[in-house]
Amino acid sequence: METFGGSAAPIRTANYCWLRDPKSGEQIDQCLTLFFAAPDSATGEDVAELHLHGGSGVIAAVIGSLARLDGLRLAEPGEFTRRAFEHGKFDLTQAEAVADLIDAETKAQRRQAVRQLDGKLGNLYRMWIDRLVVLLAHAEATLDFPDEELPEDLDANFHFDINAISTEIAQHLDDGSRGERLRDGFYVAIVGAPNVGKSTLLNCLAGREAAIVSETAGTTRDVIEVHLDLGGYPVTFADTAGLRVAESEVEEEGVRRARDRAAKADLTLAVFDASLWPKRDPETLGIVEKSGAPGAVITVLNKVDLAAPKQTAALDSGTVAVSAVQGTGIDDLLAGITGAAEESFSGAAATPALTRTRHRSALEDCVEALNRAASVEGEVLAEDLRLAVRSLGRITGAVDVEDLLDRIFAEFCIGK
Ligand SMILES: Nc1nc2c(ncn2[C@@H]2O[C@H](COP(=O)(O)OP(=O)(O)OP(=O)(O)O)[C@@H](O)[C@H]2O)c(=O)[nH]1
Ligand SMILES: [Mg+2]
Repeated sequence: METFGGSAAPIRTANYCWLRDPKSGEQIDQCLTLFFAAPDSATGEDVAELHLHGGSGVIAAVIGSLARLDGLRLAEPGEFTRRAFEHGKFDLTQAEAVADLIDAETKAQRRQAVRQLDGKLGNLYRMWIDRLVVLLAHAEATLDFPDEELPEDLDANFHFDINAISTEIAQHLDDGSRGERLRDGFYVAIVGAPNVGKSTLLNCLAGREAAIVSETAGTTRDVIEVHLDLGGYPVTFADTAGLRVAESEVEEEGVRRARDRAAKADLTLAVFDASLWPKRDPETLGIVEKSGAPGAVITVLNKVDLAAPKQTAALDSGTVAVSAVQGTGIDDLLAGITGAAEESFSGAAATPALTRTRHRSALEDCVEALNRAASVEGEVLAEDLRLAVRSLGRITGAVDVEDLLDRIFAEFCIGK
């Protein structure tokens, strides 16, 4: 290759050139090359970038030519991010944020990933690590130098401080899983009796024929999911089988799945036939009024075009009258769904949110260790604090507790 590996390659300067096959000399593509010298590169190593015309023929030829050069191979999935982490370019939460940023489909998901990539989540965990290490240093100093005078300000509120940190972490954990949900999407289950127009409503919301619609009751059997971006939030709509005493095994499984989706949904759209209103079928009523739908519920009266005007007059605020065929009332329904999604993700912009189960379980371990530490003394207490710090360290990547302790002991000026 013309410019590849040449000692004269300019650093951090775009170079416009031809790429040629190293064996045959055939011109492959006209491109830009960029060289970054370690450690000032994305991975912390020497990095060469080739900016190509991205057609698959070009890419296949370039990869084929590169693969024939000694010592070169294709990167494993995530390898660049892994190398960057290993060279201390960022912590594990930031490495995870790179994956989230690549997967982000909506504005809110992108913003959450960017905040995490910016280090805000890692900084929060490091702030707790720093405070705990100071307390650990104090606990160890008391053990190692029982006769020494310890700085007074450290002594005062030892257990109080442990409790305070434990409470802060518990509050961070108690966030209704908004960060995790923003990654997975807000889940909306559409349930109701057969033929009320659930599939028609799904198609109307999606703007395409995602589900089969027919006047035969019991048309939908399996769950049909459609992903939409509502006001920047990722929302998954699930159309389900009509709720009734099933006439076949397949339908029975469909009804079981419908109930299952309503049980895990963040929001349930309980669809009734407006022309029969205020009569409501007992199966759907059972789901929305009993414990079947733990999230919020919006009652949707569909086929308002077939209803007498007085039937849908004076509806309460949790009820929306629509016609999925004519599109009437759909904007109001979308506004209600977007409002519910917004509420569920509220606060996501203000504080960095916990985004993964991995973080959650490490934080739970940390709180458990701190709660134990709050009621013990001496070596047991120091051990629990160590465990608490290590749990937080698991989230951001390795934490060298001894190294941190050395730094703090140096500031203590005791036991010289
Ligand atoms: N007039 C009118 N007809 C509608 C409306 N929405 C749906 N329909 C009709 O109602 C019938 C049933 O619609 P579907 O969307 O298949 O009903 P479903 O609730 O999904 O039914 P199952 O899948 O069997 O549970 C179809 O003939 C639709 O065209 C509406 O707003 N107005
Ligand atoms: Mg259907």
